[in-house]
Amino acid sequence: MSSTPHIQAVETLLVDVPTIRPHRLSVATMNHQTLVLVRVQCSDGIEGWGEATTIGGLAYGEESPESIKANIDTYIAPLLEGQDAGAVAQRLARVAGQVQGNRFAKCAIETALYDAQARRLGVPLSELFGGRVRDSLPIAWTLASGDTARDIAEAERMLDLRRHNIFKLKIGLRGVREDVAHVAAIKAALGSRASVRVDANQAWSVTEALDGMRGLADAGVDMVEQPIVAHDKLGLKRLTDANIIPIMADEALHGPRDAFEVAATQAADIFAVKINQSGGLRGAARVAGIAEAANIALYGGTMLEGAVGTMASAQLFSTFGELAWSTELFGPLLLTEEILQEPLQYRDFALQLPTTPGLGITLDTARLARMRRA
Ligand code: MUC
Ligand code: MG
Repeated sequence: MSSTPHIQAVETLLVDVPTIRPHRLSVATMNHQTLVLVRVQCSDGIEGWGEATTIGGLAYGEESPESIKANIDTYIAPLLEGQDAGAVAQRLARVAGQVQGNRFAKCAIETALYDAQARRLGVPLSELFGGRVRDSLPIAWTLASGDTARDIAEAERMLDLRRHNIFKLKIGLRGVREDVAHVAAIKAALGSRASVRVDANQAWSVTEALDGMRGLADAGVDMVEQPIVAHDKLGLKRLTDANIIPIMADEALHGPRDAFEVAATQAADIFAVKINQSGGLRGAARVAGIAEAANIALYGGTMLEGAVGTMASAQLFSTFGELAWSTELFGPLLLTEEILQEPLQYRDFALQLPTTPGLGITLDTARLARMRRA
């Protein structure tokens, strides 16, 4: 007797991977990233993978890798196991009805369910989100060693490798003037060969931001990301209205409701769309749709995911009609360990999208079994 495939098991793995160098943000210095990987196994033999990440434990978001795993294992997995695997929207509606918040955990689950369903249907994941308008995505690199000379050398290497010609500089740990001098030196060294942007990760007050924005605009910087605290949307609007340099909202966007508020008041020029921040792929697609309706430009953001979350993001971003500020899906390149059988393809300043079903990647499960936390 045939029956619809059902979800047999939902498993979560914590995998700690060292970074290639300390990654210094205003909120945390990362020496490793913790990948929360979710594997959904179905009765038809198909499995799907998803991933959640955050940055610096609880420094960036209100979910930690450990809370994500605990909440999936304890509360979300039991809502899914034994249920129809093909009715993904119904599975997610049940989770949404029973679980408040937990955007990152929900993102990992949603990704795994859609990966399995796309594999089942024999199509790339992007087909479930309307289909691709591009087969590769330009990728920015983040310079965050904290040292000006080291950052310039790193940028030169990336240009030589033809891997990145867009650089995002992490600032906010030093004084505003010192940060502006650091950024201006890097922009002067790279000139018109690269686009230079900055991300203060909420470090500035509104007055510091206005001061910093003037110096950065004079230095030839192209945009400033989330200069002030996430909840201050009126402050963000003041900075955008000042019209000194394009302003991008990042931490201000915890999904479609925030996106609507920022869009309705035209409080930003650009949205950093992130699948984890948006509570999943569908949430991120809605954030992008709201931006599009409000004539706000798009940037494909990262939570420094490993290969699974990076490819999930890439599959979705490939469907966006407009992606004026490119993407920053470099997460796997910041990590010292490969978890795929075939690494993601970065070349010609872009990430190449696979055409195979689902996420289009194959995990090295033997390696993961050795690397996962006991
Ligand atoms: C962020 O705030 O944008 C993205 C790139 C990076 O280096 O950090 C992340 C987080
Ligand atoms: Mg940011």
